[in-house]
Amino acid sequence: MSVTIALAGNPNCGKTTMFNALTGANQYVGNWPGVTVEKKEGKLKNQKDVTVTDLPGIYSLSPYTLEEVVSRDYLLKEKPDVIIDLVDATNIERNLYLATQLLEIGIPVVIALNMVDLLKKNNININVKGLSSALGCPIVETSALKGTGLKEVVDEAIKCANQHRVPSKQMEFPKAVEKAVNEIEGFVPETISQENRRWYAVKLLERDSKVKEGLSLPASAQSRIEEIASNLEKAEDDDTESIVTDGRYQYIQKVVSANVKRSGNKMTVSD
Ligand code: BGO
Repeated sequence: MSVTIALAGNPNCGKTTMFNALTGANQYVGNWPGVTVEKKEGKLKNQKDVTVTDLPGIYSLSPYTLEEVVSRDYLLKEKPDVIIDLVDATNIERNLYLATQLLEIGIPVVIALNMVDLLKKNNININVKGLSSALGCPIVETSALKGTGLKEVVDEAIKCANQHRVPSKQMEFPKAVEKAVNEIEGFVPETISQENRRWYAVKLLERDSKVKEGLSLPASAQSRIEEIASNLEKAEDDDTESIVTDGRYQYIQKVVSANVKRSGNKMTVSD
């Protein structure tokens, strides 16, 4: 059975290195439709029925940069069978910000915890099993530079794709945000599959203009969603986008402090 894998991650997480190692000479470079953002696709070495699409390096799935829009349109419309999300293990909080969003869009995700060859030197110890169970997705330790863990991460990705194994849990926002997201989820049209609804609800709460346009909701739903968003803003004295961002970072902080230990002179999460 053919499988499509999307490689996602922050800039500098090692995506190009991994893409080259996985596909070798079997690459085609072009542009994403309608924009001058480079699109790289390739076939897995020795497994020509597996296509790997290299998404642009991004920090978020917000609608503000071409790279983010290209990535999320691809993920939501083309629906690859599985995402390999590269997380730079030496910069885990920032990288998990994108991961929390990828884990919401209803596609199986495998995290490649990359740059693990640098952990010892940086006095970082990661409880990979604990992190995996907290996030609800498989995590494979990799070093794209040294070529370790690559077969394992691809095998895991193919397994998740074939079983359509979507993340086993969703991150929880603070109570008031959860309540707003849950209510808005009820307004997401039936045409959006169950697995995608939460992502759309969060985006509607954030007043994401592209998502709002794309869904063409009835006026009554739009005004109720606006009411939910502005009530939350009044209660929290902040805009919904910042509230959602803070919620993600609070969650990440909790997960990281339980599963990542730093020692020596390096900065710790609480510094
Ligand atoms: C330079 N381990 C280590 N140690 N380094 C890695 C790993 C890994 O697992 N994976 C990637 N790198 P990209 P994006 C560089 O280029 O693939 C390194 O943006 C340098 N270059 O080698 O480009 C990789 O596509 C001079 O490092 O990332 C690269 O996601 C000095 O991470 C960098 C030091 O990888 C970014 C590093 C001239």
